[in-house]
Amino acid sequence: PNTPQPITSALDPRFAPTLYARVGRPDAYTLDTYLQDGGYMAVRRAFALGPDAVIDEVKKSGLRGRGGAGFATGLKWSFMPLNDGKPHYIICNADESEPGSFKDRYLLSEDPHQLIEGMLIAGYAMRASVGYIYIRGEYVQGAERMQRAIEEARAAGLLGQNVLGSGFDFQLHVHRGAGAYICGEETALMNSLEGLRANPRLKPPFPAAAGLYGLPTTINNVETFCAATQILRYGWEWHAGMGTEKSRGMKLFQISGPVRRPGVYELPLGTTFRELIFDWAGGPLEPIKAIIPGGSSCPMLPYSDKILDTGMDYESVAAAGSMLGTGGVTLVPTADCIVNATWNLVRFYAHESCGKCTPCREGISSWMTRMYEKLVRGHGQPGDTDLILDMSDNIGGKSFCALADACLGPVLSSIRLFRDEYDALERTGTPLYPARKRWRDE
Ligand code: L3W
Repeated sequence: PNTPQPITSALDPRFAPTLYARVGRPDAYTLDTYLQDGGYMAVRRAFALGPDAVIDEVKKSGLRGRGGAGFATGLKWSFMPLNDGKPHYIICNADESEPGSFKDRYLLSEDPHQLIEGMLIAGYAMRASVGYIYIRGEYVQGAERMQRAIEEARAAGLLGQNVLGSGFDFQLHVHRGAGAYICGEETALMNSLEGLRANPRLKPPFPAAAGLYGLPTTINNVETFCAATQILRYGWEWHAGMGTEKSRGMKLFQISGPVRRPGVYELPLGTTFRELIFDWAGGPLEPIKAIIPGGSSCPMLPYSDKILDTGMDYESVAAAGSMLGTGGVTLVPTADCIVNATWNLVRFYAHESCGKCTPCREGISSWMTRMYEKLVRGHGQPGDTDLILDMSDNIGGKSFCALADACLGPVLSSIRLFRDEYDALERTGTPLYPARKRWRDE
């Protein structure tokens, strides 16, 4: 298991789901069924190993953050100070709002104890005695089930003082967001938890040095904590034995757009787009022109044989010119106007901008949105697309946080791949692909 084999087929029965193994089973969200399925064995093993060995185990597993950035989890955990005598915090980022991402939602509402167990393991390893789960406001069922699961765990001695007689104290709280995408940015999330406006903070200092209330804090995604549960349960060798050399383990891939079976699929990292789209999702329902590989912030890729044969791991998707992000794959139909589709995304980022910095507030929320509206409404004129490119030059890398850069992902890639559609709107005011009647218009 220490020398992972390259993935040949995700259909290989060795790769049984673990993160989603219980999703959809009757009453999977209750403590009773979780215990019947071997729940809370992983945290017992963590207590037996000791905190440093747990961090070592996560490091050796090769787990990387599943929230979009792919930062090495064990390394991040090891940034937390050891004997500083200060309170430490851990936070679960459950503010899943990236268009195309919907994997954490079902972990929260279907298997909340898997997350509690992962946070117990992480809290123990990082000497944190308090954890917060910051849940997207719209995830009502997830928040309610999470809250109930925490109460069940507390009543069973799995949370609170002296968890399972280990001497470790751990409190866990649910905090519900109020519907702002920016709260998924880790420093804005901490401001929001503190009761402040959710503006991002400057990094460094990174949260491990000065996080929530200025104290050492580690923030991980829901899927990352759940993966930690599975790693402690099955061992680092098991996790390191799946995926590719630098992208190990299983990943929750999401697929949306016109495919036969859209949804969430748990597959080894390195599985190709082709396998996800055809073998698992049943293939497209109409001609496709682009793939958004990992959530809307990740640049679009052409729907070509070369891309279809690209593995969905951090390195391969980066080499193809985009990012794996959250693994939220979206297919863009050929018959959709790319300028209109991009305008839709630009409006999303404009609406979600916190307004703190000028490039994002004026550039995205004002200029970029108006340029797209002008083009799509048929009032474009020659030079508009070049103006968008020029504006992008003045926004990219110049904003306070990643939100403005994220908006440029679809903007720049759609212009690069489908310049003819922009040109047509500039020249004639008419899109190459006129708007289609949709079910919701009927
Ligand atoms: C200590 C250093 N810590 C980095 C930590 C940092 C953070 C993690 C990753 O954004 C991306 C974004 C979205 N010392 C450190 C260090 N860290 N260097 O490592 O950091 P970073 O800045 O690379 O990323 P991030 O701020 O966590 C995440 C992209 O993912 N994305 C996903 C979006 C998903 C949602 C959602 O709804 N779930 O929003 C999609 O592509 O654009 O680029 O913890 O502190 N030297």
